[in-house]
Amino acid sequence: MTNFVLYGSQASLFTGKVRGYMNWKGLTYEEKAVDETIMKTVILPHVGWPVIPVLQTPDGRVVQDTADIIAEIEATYPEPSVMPAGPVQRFASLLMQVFADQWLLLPAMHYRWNYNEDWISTEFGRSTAPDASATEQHAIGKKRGEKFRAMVPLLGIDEATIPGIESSYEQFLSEFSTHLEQHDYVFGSRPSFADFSLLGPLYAHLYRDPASREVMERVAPRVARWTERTISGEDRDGYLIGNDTIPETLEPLFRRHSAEHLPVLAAVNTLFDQWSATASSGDELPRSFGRVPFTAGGSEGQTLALSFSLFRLQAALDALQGLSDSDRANAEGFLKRINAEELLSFKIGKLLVRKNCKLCLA
Ligand SMILES: N[C@@H](CCC(=O)N[C@@H](CS)C(=O)NCC(=O)O)C(=O)O
Repeated sequence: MTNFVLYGSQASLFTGKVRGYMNWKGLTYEEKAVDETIMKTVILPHVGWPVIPVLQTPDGRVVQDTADIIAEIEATYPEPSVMPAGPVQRFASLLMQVFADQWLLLPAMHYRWNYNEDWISTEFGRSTAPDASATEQHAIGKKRGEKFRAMVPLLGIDEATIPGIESSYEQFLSEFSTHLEQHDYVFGSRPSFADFSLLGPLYAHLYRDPASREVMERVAPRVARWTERTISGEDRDGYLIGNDTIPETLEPLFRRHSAEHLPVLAAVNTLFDQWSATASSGDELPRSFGRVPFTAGGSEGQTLALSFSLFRLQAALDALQGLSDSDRANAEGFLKRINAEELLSFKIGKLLVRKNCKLCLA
């Protein structure tokens, strides 16, 4: 039916998000692992910097960023819609994306690099140099993984914070598992945008990396089964809960996000205000504005003030601000229950846009 090409990797967090989604949409596509040739001939010329996943559409356009890739496909193949019908559910889905993309990154990076380093090095080497020996693959992969490994201390994953990051992640797993006792997916009996968002961190790093999978199977085997169903794109024909209802069993997950990530986002926003005071329209944002304090599972540390996290938040805030009065009352009740009322007045001082696959001031 189609000939999309997805350039990505089995080991990549954000490729998993798109792969599960494309499988569920029932699209035929070819997934190509990114080697040096593809990097030089497709990714760098079209995207401008080394990042995956990248989608090539049947008419030859190249799209980067998982949210844009999903939006591109939804525009061409609207049914079944990945977004729930309810406007507050849609807002909650975008908030879940902030949590999944930007905050579950911490446990994902921790478990990968502190428990699976040798395995993932060989895995990186296997995809770059499939014909090399295991020892060579390990050496090649170790080099390729250096830039990701280097993120671990910058994200604030260290001796002082690891106990809290692990405790928070295990509690998250239990909370999600409790939800899955009632519902097969986030909003009902078929997956939607929030599931594919969660799939990013939960698939490659926290399910597929072997030492991480042991944790998931021990603490929340139900989440492991959800991961398997979601990556393979099962349950195309199920239902999503009606009446714009957000299941109560999701609230503990959102409350965790409110407690741990919202203070980080507020601190990033303050640094963004300072940076943007002297910046001009069209200027590219730095990837981070330095570091800001965080607390996870009772441990305190400093994490990167990622500029992209504000862009993901901006999408959720746009959905919140676009609600009708009656929907807004429903959203206010939800935000109160998840301790996130501050989102009602949260202002990102200047509009963020992506230009040529880079984050810029509008
Ligand atoms: N916001 C991007 C993030 C993509 C991303 O961070 N991809 C990782 C691999 S999973 C990567 O290639 N990172 C390279 C880098 O950040 O320099 C998306 O949603 O597509």
